[in-house]
Amino acid sequence: MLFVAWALISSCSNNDTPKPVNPGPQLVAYPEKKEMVLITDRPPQLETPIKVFREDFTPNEYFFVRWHLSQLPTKIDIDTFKLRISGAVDKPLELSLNDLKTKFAPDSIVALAICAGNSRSTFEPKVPGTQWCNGAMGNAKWKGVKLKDILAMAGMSKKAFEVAFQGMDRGALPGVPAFVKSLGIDHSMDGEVLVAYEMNGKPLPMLNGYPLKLVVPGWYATYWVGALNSINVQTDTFNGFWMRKAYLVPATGPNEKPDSLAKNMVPISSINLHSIFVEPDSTEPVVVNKSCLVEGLAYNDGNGIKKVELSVDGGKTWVETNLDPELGKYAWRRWRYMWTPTTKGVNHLQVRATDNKGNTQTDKQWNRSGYARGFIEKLDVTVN
Ligand SMILES: Nc1nc2c(c(=O)[nH]1)N[C@H]1C(S)=C(S)[C@@H](COP(=O)(O)O)O[C@H]1N2
Ligand SMILES: [Mo]
Repeated sequence: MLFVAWALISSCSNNDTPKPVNPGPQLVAYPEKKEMVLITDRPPQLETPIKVFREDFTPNEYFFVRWHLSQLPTKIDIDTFKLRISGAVDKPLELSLNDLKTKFAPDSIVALAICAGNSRSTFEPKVPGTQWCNGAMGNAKWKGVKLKDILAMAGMSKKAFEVAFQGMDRGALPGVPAFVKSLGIDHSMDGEVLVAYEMNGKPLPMLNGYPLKLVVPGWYATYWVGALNSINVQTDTFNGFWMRKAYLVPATGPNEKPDSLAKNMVPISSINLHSIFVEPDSTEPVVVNKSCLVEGLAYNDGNGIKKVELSVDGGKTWVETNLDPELGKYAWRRWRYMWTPTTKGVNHLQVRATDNKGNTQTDKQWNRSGYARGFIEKLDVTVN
């Protein structure tokens, strides 16, 4: 069942410049989902409306959706479902959902899932790919089993080098490479990577990868394989399409010049430092000499947000905002500032975060795929 509604919403919920070319104005409610911004329907790509980010935990019904292949599982018989662990292991395993819940110690983590291409529509010059605004992310509490414990039960071979993860989705045509991602063995065994069967205290919605999703805290969601049913231990570098051809960034970081593209490309990995505005949005009047809450979110790879600064004069001067308590090392961090505008007309706001290592967001960044946006966010607010 599909409910489609039309609504007039601005392209991106904040009026960050430059203007995005997409998404269109269509809101849709897919099964188990509330009304979300429809980016594409085959495969489904749904963006979270920015207002939802006023909540610390993104409700499952509003959690963004991003699939690459059009043949998705739409129904799973949980009584016959098995997660298979194979490859360079002593004892291949077939685990039911019940096995995962009863034979292992449960573990939970609060972590931000963010698409590598989140905010792509704001890259200048434009780049091909899904034209997301800032809504291809969400913060949730994930519960499941440590990947390390599953691999230990299977007994890894000494030759184990990487671990490959695959879900139940497939391309419509036989030539389309299956969505398989891999992680190094040390990363897989770090005790933080989870095979999650719950988000925010409930089973995952079908569209978010029911019944299992790999959770890789601090890394882009491209590694968070959903509808996960296969874990294969590799003795060498895994060379699948989605690791070697797609989701690559320059070896020096997610930054290059359009007229001199980087030659050395590597798989994308951890989340780049970035901060966004959540309010005010264009639907709220801001009145001169009246205080108004300016609020947003900052996030990175788990190395912590030291401070978030706001400029209300186009970047000339900056003030430190107040940070909410940390929700977790790998969660987003909310910042707030009570602003009393003193000038009518358009005010140019900017926000920049600094991490615990002392890195601060800069104004310029670009790469051919529009991955890992980290450049400073701008918001023009009209004061009445
Ligand atoms: N099986 C499978 N898992 C996948 C993908 C996919 O296409 N198939 N897409 C990945 C990407 S790029 C993202 S951003 C997240 C999106 O997760 P969500 O749909 O739960 O938001 O899933 C990741 N896991
Ligand atoms: Mo993604």
